[in-house]
Amino acid sequence: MRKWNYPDILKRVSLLATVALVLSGCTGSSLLDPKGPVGAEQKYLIMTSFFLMMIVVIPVIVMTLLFAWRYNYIKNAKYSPNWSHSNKIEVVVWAIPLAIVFILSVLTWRSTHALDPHRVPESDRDPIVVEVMALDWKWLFIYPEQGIASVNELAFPVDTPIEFRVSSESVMNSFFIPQLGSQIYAMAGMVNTVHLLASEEGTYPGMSANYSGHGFSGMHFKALATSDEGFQQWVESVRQSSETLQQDSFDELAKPSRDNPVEYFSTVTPGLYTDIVNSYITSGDSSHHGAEE
Ligand SMILES: [Cu+2]
Repeated sequence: MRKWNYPDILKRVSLLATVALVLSGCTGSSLLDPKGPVGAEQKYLIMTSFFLMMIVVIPVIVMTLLFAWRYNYIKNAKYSPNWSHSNKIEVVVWAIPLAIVFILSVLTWRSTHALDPHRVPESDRDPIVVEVMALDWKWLFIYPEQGIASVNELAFPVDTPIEFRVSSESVMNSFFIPQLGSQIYAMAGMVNTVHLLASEEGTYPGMSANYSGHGFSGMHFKALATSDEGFQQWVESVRQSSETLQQDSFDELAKPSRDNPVEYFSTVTPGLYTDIVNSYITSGDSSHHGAEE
């Protein structure tokens, strides 16, 4: 039998703790620090599932240690190798998992409807529409109502639902602002909609949650949740830009670039977004890839 070696155990435990810390530093901390109702609901779901799983995990760990201690060869515990059925064990191993699966299924059913990306978060304000286009390797945001566009920077007022219409000009990406919740896929030729709301002012990191090539690591954007005045100021500063967005400047922008800086476009050709999405729909045989609109 292997002898217990205290420094060895300590080394393993601290290694595990380090791994846990590194993992929580990546996405855990922002997912567990939501700034809007969708993110908050998702955090609740993650934590509830986690604690439900602990109902199984913790007793298993405790029993493993307890049995190893109780039934080791030195102790004089009752030895009964010929039993074939135990009602006590059957009840425990069936009842607990069934109860957990039941609770999880009710929870999943409810939150699947509550977190439907098409559902507009409750608010007394009208939603703002932002058309999102994933490019290699940057994010383009078009504001059809304001007639402006920006690259790698997104702004919106707090407590206002934002309707993101998400598509891609290139390969598949995933639009994700972890602190606001719900990532959604960006795919060429189709528009996915997700509604989000920020209930606190701040700057939230945004990213693609789906690997899309060698410039992927720099494909980040900032989501600025501002006051109403702050949003108006941001729109004004975008309108000061000398750059405009139409088909030819879009083609130029769509060329692959890495670590693209923030860019502003003071005007956008109306309907440009829909035109780009529709350009991926060829007539006839590929009809399954229809734009959602
Ligand atoms: Cu498809």
